[in-house]
Amino acid sequence: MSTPDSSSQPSLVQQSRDGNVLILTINNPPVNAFSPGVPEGLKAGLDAAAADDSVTAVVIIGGGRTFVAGADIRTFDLPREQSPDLRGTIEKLDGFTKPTVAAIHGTALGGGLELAMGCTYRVAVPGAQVGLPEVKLGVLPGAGGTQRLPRVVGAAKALDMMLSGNPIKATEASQLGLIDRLIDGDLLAGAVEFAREMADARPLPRISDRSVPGATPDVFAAARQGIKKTHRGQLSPSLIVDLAEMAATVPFQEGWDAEATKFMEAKDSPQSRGLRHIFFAERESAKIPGITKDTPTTEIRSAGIIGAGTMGGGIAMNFLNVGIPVTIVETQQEALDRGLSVIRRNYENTAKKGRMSMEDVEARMALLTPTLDMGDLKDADIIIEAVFENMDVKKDIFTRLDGIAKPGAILASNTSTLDVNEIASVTSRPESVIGLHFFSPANVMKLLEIVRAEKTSDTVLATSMALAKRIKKVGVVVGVCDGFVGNRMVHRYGDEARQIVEEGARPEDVDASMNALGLPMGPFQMSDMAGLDIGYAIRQHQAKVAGQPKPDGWLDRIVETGRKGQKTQGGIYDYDETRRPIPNADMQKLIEDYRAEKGITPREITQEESTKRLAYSLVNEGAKILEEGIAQRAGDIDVIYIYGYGFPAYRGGPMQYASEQGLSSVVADLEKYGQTPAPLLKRLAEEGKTFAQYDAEKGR
Ligand code: T1G
Repeated sequence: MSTPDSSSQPSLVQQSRDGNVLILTINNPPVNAFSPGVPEGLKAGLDAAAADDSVTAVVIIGGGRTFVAGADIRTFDLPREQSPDLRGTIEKLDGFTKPTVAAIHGTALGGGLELAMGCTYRVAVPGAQVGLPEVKLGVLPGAGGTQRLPRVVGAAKALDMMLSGNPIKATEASQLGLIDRLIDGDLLAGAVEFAREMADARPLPRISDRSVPGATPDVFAAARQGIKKTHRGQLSPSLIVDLAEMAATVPFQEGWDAEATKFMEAKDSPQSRGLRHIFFAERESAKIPGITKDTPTTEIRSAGIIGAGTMGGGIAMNFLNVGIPVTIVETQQEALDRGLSVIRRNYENTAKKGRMSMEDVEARMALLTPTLDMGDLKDADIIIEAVFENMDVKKDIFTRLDGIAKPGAILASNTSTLDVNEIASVTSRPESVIGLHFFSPANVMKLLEIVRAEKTSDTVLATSMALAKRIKKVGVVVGVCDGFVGNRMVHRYGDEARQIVEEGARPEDVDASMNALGLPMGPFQMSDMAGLDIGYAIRQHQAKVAGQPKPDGWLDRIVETGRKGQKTQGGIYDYDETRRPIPNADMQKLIEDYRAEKGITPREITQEESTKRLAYSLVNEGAKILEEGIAQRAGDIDVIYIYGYGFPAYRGGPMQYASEQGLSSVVADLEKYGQTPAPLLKRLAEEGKTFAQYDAEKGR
């Protein structure tokens, strides 16, 4: 992705007149980001307005689908002299002697809202959205947002908007006084009319002249307390609270200047680099070589789901949530009834929290057709199998589906590790077969691994990617191998975690070493939650396939005691009513006896060693996955591991995290702790490159 600079940019702002109103239209598709060329154009327009006595007011509007979506994130690392001068533009607006009106449609986000707040007035269409999402990029509103927003909407609401990063609708913004008038119909005409009405109003109202409503000390204290939970380990939230407090306690100019300094501090942090990396990586992961917007797709008007268990029910909800009718199949009435009651209960729980009405619940349930007859799937546009993770069972189902599904229907398996090529091979239409690996709980987790089998057609792939977006998933295309990308990495990670305990660490210390990195759950907390028997079965299966002896590790022995994790009220840990993991002395003794039996003398393992061994085991497996072409990009692996496994987004994902540490030091630590670095990882380390550079060089 090229980074623009201001040297050769044409003006991206067109000037036009409507009587005595000068109109400045920003044309920088697709989202009118504040790129080089935009500030120059706006400043030129303001100079023209100042110099022309016939101009009594200025309207600033976005061309295309939106106002300004913010600063151009790609320019953050440009030298200051090449960075678009958003602050200078806003200062010019703040001191302008004629009224300026920001006319907002689509979104005014970040620098876009800051630009609008630098204007005298703001008008918007009711459906527009305004917000300051900078915290999601590891930065903070750096062009006056921390100083102006509190002055308009009050301290508490401003903190909520800046710390959540979530936009609000123009209708709410209007009630808050952030929008001066809602325009129904033609936004430009309404904005010009408003500008004419206000042309002679003096003094010009400047937000920077106001004070901050509701700025009591406890508001800031509460915000500081809140971010300890919501933004654990992150830098920019605390800077935002400090700046919002300055808005209430020091003169505007002092706060404005402090904001610039703190913005640079946040921008230059690894956390911001990580969050900006994932912002673009998530969008890049939707791009597949050979698949373009012209690739034919099929319309998904109905779905069939085989299996009404935890996964099948969760998958069904994704379709019901966006109005796609679902026929759901089970083999036993009791299982079908149970599945439907779980779906209904999930919706009713959401309704109890006020996030859905009971009418919504009934509307969704009305789209759900239960059946015991797989033949009822004959008209479905897509059929997703979500049954027991056994190849023979899946082959039987796809054989039957081949005789039932209509021509052109997509036949998808929700398998989490099995060979989709082998599943496709039992059908007469392998081009219609794909893997859609949802993550549990499927109605919550955003990640969807889209497993492209050898014969999957471009149409089926493109349709699946479009469907992922439609059901609000982050779809990432992966290739066929045992575990695809995420589970393959997590299996290696689990091996390393068990090894660390075998060598002398306690499970709770290993988990703590990943909590310290920012993961909400360490490997053993995650295993206990997923069910120890799942990993146990996979290890047994893999050993059997490899012709190796039955695994007999310390964790296998725990499973063989009947402790399978949270589902049996205990696994590696015990659990209290809040599901807090509590170390179990008997399990610790089982581990110690295991070491003694194997002749292992336990040694002290530091948190640093544990964190590095675990994090780098992910990175090393990721590098192998890249080399084998199972993942297209290192960025795709980061997206998968953040959205599917809880890797902290502010670290940018495992591959970005490794690049931040320096791949040479990663290779050295892998070798120090007995892991063999993947050839690609060694090569990049020797070349002094990052994974992001690897992706860029491959043009992916
Ligand atoms: N800068 C650069 N590129 C951007 C961009 C931005 N701000 N926003 C979007 N793009 C690109 C995106 O990468 C994609 O590119 C294309 O536009 C369409 O985006 C000083 C410092 C506006 C809600 O955080 O939330 O202002 O893949 O697929 O789904 O205080 O884009 O086509 O090559 O997301 O319709 C604050 C980020 C910046 C808003 C539209 N602003 N953008 O969603 O399209 S920091 C943001 C969005 C800032 C100031 C601070 C969304 C959207 P490509 P898209 P969409």
